Amino acid sequence: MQYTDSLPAHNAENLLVHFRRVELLKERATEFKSVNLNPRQLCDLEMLLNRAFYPLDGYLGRKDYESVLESMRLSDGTLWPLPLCLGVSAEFAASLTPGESVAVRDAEGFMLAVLTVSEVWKPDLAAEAAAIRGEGALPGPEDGCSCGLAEPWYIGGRVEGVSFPQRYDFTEIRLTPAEVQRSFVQKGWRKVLAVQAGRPLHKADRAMLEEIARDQGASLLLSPLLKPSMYFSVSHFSLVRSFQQFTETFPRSMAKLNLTPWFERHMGPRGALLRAIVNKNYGCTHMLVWDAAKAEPRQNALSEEYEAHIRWLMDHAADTGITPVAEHCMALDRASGQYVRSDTGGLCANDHDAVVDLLSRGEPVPDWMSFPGVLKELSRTYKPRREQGFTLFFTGLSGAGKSTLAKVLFVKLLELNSRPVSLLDGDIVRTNLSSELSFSKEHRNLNVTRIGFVASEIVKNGGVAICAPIAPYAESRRHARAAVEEYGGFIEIHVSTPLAVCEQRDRKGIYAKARAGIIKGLTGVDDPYIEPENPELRIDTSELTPNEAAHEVLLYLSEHKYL
Ligand code: PPS
Repeated sequence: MQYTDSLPAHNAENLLVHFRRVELLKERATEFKSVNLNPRQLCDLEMLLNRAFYPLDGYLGRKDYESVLESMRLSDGTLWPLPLCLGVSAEFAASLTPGESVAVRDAEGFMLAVLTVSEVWKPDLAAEAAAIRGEGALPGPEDGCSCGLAEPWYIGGRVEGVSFPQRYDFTEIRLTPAEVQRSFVQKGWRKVLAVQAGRPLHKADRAMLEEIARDQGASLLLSPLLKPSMYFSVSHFSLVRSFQQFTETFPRSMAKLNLTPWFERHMGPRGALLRAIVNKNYGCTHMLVWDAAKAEPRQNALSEEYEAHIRWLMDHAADTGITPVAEHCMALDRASGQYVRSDTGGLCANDHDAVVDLLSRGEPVPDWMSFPGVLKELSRTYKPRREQGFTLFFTGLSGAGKSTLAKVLFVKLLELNSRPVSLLDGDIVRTNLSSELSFSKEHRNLNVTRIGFVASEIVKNGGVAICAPIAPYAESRRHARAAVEEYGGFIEIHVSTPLAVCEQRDRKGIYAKARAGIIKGLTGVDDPYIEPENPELRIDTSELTPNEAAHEVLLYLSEHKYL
């Protein structure tokens, strides 16, 4: 539908239009086509609407897109390092005509903006990836449009904001760039260092930030790097709350916390430049640049790559308005219990992994590592293992002994009564969860991914999931692990009983049928089984009784403090 009133000028602070126009747009929107945004696209739209992406007032048109890829500048010469277009499906793109209005909605269908389409085109994603990340780079899901579509088409055009995306968490610290900048003016902060981190911060970080702030004469704007896909996960809330506690350790006159809808695209130097522009738009003057490639722990000397990265940001500082600041290496002075800057090759502190490790083992975290408030928040998420749920994931050939072992452990763990226990045996799952699936590679992977999802829900709620599928492929085992490990332990047990023994047992007569050609695609006979490379345990049941094999698993669980 064509809707060609002249577009009103946007006010300086955001792209939301006057409520009278909102009323008009909502009325007309019934005739507009709609696009529903995914979580990443929602972040990008919010950054457009709140003007964190100033000076953009919409999605890039083709000319600007090409100019950005070629020279990192919009066609008017303004520095802009990454494409920002709205990615849609080919089918939707084919239905559009330039000049048309499109309702841009969140996943629930709530209208957030109206986009006046200026152009629609199919991008060359390989060329885009090469321009952004260097020759030979393959297009990834985080490329330009952040739309997660394999073959997106791009739309460019100006945006009229109807509403900011609805966020319900931590609303008091979700300020817009203009609000943040105004608060700096009120506080009399002339120099502000932007600090973003995707992990909780501890005492070594605090000591470093204090020192940098003192060196630069700057105050701090702290922001956790949030993952849009984890918006509803425990880690999202835990990270923000740990930042709240960390911020409290500074005097109010020195540090401020804000949540930005920025998500990290991992786009190397160009991504870092966009971050600098965004930080400038929030009113900052400096930006902390973490050493992404840092080996942990590392020697003091900065790597050449990191130095080059800082130099690159420095070379563009006149354009971005942001001075990059490199990490300092901090080392613990055991005598005073304080972190001090180390220029002499001491090992750099990285407390977070060590803190999580101690919390997970239920051991006390020494005072010099972190702050009581931060630890209190983290200890709710990183519970000692004996309070966490876990998954026992048996994988192996049919007849290897997975089900027997799973059943013995099911009973033994129920007897111990430490947690609720659920058994997701291959057959149970095939009957109740995956009855429509075949034994093709795709369906086996789907089956195992579903098992991983159910196991993760069980583990999230503190239970034990015992899974016993064949799970012949590494990719879906990896998915299952990733889903579970967000909430608790994942113990992969390769039941490595040799094929000859499984075949000799042949309890279900399935091998005989496969050899006779009655069934096709039996794992181990004429279908592959990819052995796990690093399972937590490997058990060959041709050498052990079920009780002995179960005992091995119980030993592992107590050694690793799950029991
Ligand atoms: S998978 O690959 O993980 O999805 O398999 P799974 O869900 O564990 O199902 C395995 C059980 O299905 C029976 N069965 C087959 N297995 C392998 N390949 C083929 N073609 C096949 N057809 C049927 C088999 O009896 C498996 O049971 P278990 O208990 O493992 O012996």
